[in-house]
Amino acid sequence: MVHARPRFAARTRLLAALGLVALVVGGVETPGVQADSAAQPGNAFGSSSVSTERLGGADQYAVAVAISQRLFPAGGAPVVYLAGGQNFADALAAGPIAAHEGGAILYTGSSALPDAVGQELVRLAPARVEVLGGTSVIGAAVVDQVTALLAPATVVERVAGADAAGTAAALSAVAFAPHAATTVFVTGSGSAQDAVAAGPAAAQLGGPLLLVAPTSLPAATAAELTRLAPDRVVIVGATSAVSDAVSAAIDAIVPLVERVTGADAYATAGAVATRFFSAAATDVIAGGPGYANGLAAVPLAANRHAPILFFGPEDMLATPTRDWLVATHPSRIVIAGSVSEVVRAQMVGFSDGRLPVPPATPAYPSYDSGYHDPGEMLTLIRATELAYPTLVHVFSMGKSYEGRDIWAAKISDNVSVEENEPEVLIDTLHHADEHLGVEQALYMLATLTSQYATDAYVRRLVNERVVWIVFAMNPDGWAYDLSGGKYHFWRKNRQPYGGYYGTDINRNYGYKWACCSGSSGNPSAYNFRGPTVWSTPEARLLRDFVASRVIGGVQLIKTHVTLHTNGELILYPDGWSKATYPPDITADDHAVFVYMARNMSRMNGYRPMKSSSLYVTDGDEIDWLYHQYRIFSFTFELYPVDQPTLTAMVYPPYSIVAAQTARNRGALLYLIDAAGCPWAIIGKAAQYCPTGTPIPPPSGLLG
Ligand code: 0X9
Ligand code: CA
Ligand code: ZN
Repeated sequence: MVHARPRFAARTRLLAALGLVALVVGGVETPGVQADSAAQPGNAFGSSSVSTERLGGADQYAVAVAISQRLFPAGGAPVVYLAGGQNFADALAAGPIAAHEGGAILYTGSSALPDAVGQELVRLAPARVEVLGGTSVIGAAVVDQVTALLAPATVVERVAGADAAGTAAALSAVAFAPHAATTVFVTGSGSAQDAVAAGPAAAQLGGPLLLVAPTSLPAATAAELTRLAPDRVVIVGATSAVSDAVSAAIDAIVPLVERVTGADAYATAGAVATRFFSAAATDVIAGGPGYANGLAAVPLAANRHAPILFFGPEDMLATPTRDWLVATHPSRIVIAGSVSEVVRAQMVGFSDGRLPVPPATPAYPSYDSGYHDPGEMLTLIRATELAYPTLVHVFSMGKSYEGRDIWAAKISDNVSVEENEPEVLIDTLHHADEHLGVEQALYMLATLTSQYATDAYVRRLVNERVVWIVFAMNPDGWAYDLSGGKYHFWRKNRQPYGGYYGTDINRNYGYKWACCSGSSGNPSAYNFRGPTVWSTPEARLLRDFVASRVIGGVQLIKTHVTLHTNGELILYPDGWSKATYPPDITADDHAVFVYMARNMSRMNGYRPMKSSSLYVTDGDEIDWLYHQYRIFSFTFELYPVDQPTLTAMVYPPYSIVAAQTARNRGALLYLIDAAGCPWAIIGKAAQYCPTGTPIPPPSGLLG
């Protein structure tokens, strides 16, 4: 329960002594408004042991309102702390104070109070509103708005020190008598995530949070520590936020100083959780990448005796947060802020054990850590399956030469059922250093699942097709390419032969293998074809998987793309023959290839060409898929085109990934669509697809 503490009679005097401004409010009585809470408690993804509750909202203002509604379902908060929604340095210490006083934290704009926040204030009908920071953070007009909304007796007062540390000290001075707190927390005033992580722990131990500069102990903080005279100070954060010199200065005032920190803000939050909450924790509050949501969540976390952890940016749950969930398996997770379904699935799945922690794999260098390493890739595809169990089935195609799984997913509605729908195969990373292909495959998995409910085109394709994605054909080469924390420009697999490592998997397929100088017989060559056709386990697994899609004598896979880098090209068979009109492809099929490539190139801006026009290959995948099964099979050479350095060409920075994968959305959806009847594009659907009901390609592209 939240319990309000009786107010000090001496408060006004104290405030005056600290130079704070107290405003006594006049205003009209406003009837209470019962706002709908965004909270939707309940079990997530069929978990039998973990529930999630999202306190969501369009922005930080709405999130704070949702949290407040959850904390005070019947209204009636004794005090509300109003923080600047853009600049809340002055509010960093408010969490433990609000918890101590049994109040809520809301955000406001600097010049206007958002309507939803005003309504929540009215609903809470507090006796007191503490406006945190000076007029540059929260202007006088906002104070006037608040005053006008609330009952005449409401105290609306501003708490503002000379800086954030001063405001924190002032808040502490109001709430805590000397010796009232045995433990005080300290974080850097510029380290908001540390302050959010420290907040629930400070509240749990009944102490305030004070702020310091990285290399100096502000006078206001020192004075407040002296006045409080606690037994212990817990510093939360790295020495870059609170230096050892500052720690020593605190140590001169307080008997005991300890530091809780981790490699980054995520790990620091995990360390705080482990240090102060692991004993009986069944709840966790998770905040987003920013700290605005987390700050408002501190009073709720304190109320639940739960720590706050950060779920992290983008689609991967931060590793320290994952580790904490795995170690403590909480039964309830409150998520403050908006989060994707796959991250929510990771939180639930790691908590209830349905998502295994992936085996240790080499990681990308820190500057490219946004790329998904093999372990992250596996977690992401498994979490996507957990989030969309009727649409996604994850499986291993088999083991690589060195025994790694080659992970794949089936994507379709009724995914557990053979529905005899046209099928599409997407594969990536035949070549170990072509990392963008993995990101492109993950992008397609995310597109086909997260947009199923909202995008009619995606929904139709998922309903009427089966999409198979093989996320990394060459896991051994990939692991080698990432080994030792640097890149190795490694292309082939890691199968030894003739004193050298590696066969080019894309020269090892069984159509015209070794026919035409489009590969090398030298095991040291970058394009070594292998000692015999199908000598690589990886190509054999692809072969056997595709063979398994022959059902009732019919190959269900109709279109295919293998994702490579680089050059921004769309390539189609043949690779082995220089002939413009290849002798072993029918005229109609050649026309289908040309028109499909042209259509896709109009959507992604890549250059379409017959693959032999780039250079001759023999034993490559697409020649085999076409000639064995008449699959309309393409190679995409993804971003970039020529770059000044080899590194820029082969290993583009993560910053390009979002745009360069989104760039292929239309072309790849078109490829999936075209599987309905590839010949429709040359107007011969009736001739080639008589029994089906082929779906025409998007209009206006043929020509
Ligand atoms: O050489 C390959 O296997 C592919 N290019 S890459 O730069 N990613 O290595 C191209 C294969 C397409 N076939 C032909 N160009 N013949
Ligand atoms: Ca289906
Ligand atoms: Zn390649």
